[in-house]
Amino acid sequence: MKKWVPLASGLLAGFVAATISFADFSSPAKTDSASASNKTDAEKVYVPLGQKDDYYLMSSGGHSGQLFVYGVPSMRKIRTIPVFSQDSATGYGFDEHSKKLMGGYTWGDLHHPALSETNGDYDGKWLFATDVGNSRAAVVDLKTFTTKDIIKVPNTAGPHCAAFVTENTEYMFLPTRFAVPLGQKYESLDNYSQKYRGVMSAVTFDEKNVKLNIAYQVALPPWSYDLSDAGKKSSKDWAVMTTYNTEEATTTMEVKASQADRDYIVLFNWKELEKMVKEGKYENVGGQKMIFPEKQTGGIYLVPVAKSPHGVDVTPDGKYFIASGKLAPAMTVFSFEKAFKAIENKEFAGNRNGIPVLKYESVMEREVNPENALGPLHTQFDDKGMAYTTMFISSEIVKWDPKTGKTLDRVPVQYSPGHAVSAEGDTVSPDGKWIIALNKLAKDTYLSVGPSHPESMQLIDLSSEKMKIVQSVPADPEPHYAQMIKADKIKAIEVYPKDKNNKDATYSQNDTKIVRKGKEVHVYGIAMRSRFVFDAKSKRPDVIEVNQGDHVFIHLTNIDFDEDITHGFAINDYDLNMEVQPGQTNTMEFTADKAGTFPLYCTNFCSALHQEMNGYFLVKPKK
Ligand SMILES: [Cu+2]
Repeated sequence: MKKWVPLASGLLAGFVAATISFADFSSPAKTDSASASNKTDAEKVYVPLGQKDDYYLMSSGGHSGQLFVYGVPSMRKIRTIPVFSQDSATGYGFDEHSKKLMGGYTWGDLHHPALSETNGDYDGKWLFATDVGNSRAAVVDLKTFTTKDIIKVPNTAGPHCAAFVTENTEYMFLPTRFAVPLGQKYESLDNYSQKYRGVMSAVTFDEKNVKLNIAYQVALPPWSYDLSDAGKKSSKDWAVMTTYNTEEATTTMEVKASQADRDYIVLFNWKELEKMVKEGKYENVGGQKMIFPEKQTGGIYLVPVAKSPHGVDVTPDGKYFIASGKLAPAMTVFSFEKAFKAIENKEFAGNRNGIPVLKYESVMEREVNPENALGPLHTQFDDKGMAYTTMFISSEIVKWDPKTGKTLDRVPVQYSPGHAVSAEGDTVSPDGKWIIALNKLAKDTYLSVGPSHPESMQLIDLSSEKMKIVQSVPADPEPHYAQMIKADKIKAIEVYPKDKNNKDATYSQNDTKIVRKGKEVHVYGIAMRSRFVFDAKSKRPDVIEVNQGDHVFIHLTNIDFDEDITHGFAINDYDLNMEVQPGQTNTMEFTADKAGTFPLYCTNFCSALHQEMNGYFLVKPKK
């Protein structure tokens, strides 16, 4: 997508910048509409001291590997949640638990976050995300805003178009962006069409044990799968995803993957796939239950769509799915009901790779082509069922009616929006109120920081007929997608409760101890304002002394059961740091291979005597 930037987008963005004055965005809101508020733009986004935002915005951190949490309407950034990349600020990827979760990788490319759903509405419990960089999937607990499980997704290289959950979080589907041979074994690209596959994984979440699992996989044709969405209400057993490179090009994709006039939307019924697995209609591929569509009947269909589509979005009523053209300046509205009838009546136009292709005319409801709008990518919805589509090349958001195709309003954004996100926008009941343009380029919008600029997010007020940008904030890379959830749905805890079953936890100073088992040293310590205690009976309770080569485990419990009193634990020059939140126990494991004297200290400012919260880690040299 970025390949367009120097050409079309750069020029158009420049044009937009030249014609739109920023004064337009800071003037008071128009009051000519009955529903328009008298508030000025500044008042609309101002959250007075003592009050909190109405919505959480959970935003993808792209190749930073992290998730970012913002408040809406203030657009203030509240938190970074480390997921796929190390984060020294929280010790994520340094302590034992998170190091294991990361599976030996140091970075990730986090794309589309998905909130868990109950009956098609966000329930505020969990947040899922995928990693295109190292093919993983993760779940974040919204009681603590911490990553709880990460799985590696085999046979897949870059689950880009995930994650979108089904109505009751039964599944999230992880189709791949890059086709690879099964098992990702070496295979000449000359054999691409025969040996490569675009595998989709059906991932389930075991809420009780907080574990992600791959229920089954589907060996789809060797195409790229771009975006997906799950059905709703009458289409709830179905899901859709866009494809490109159905040409099966293996080089110079920019040219060769856009030759055919049409690509496809994959339309599949996950209840039927589930049934196939129950009936044993799969093969075992490296421990995964793999469905080969060419060997089965039903469950998966192809719908022709204008070439190289990008986003596909299901309307809140579950009746339609809207594909965005990317290269064709049009959105296409398809009808689920028509698709179901076409499947029943076998209105097929042949097949591709053994998968039946439905007749375009049998499924298409209408083609929508707003005047001079270029590069449609993603569509969101409001409480009245109106659609809002981002236009990457013409740098705007277009409001339109999916039932008539009529363009209702348009607003220029700065610049080149990828996704947009509306309040509760992927649910069966969007809120309206706000939509945020997630822009790929900021260019001249903020103070210059050199040749590269941040991305940007622009908050658009939907409270009147006319859209209006009321706030613009720089964003960390890269807001691929975000979801916006009502703040009162999230029930975050204040402190970690005591866990009697945690053998590593120590809740009293008197229970602290240092235990040796041969070359293994286990420290059971506590952190509290404003000291560490590793062994209360020792002459110097805040000192750990080991022998060079010892394998050291430091189990540290924060016994300040008090909101926001987080401690850190770092050993100077040992390249180690971890965090212990109020009530939490964390473990650091390492080999003391360097002999010498190393101060240890609290890295997270905790009290007036924080500067005194230190001790020594002494490593006796080998003789
Ligand atoms: Cu401290």
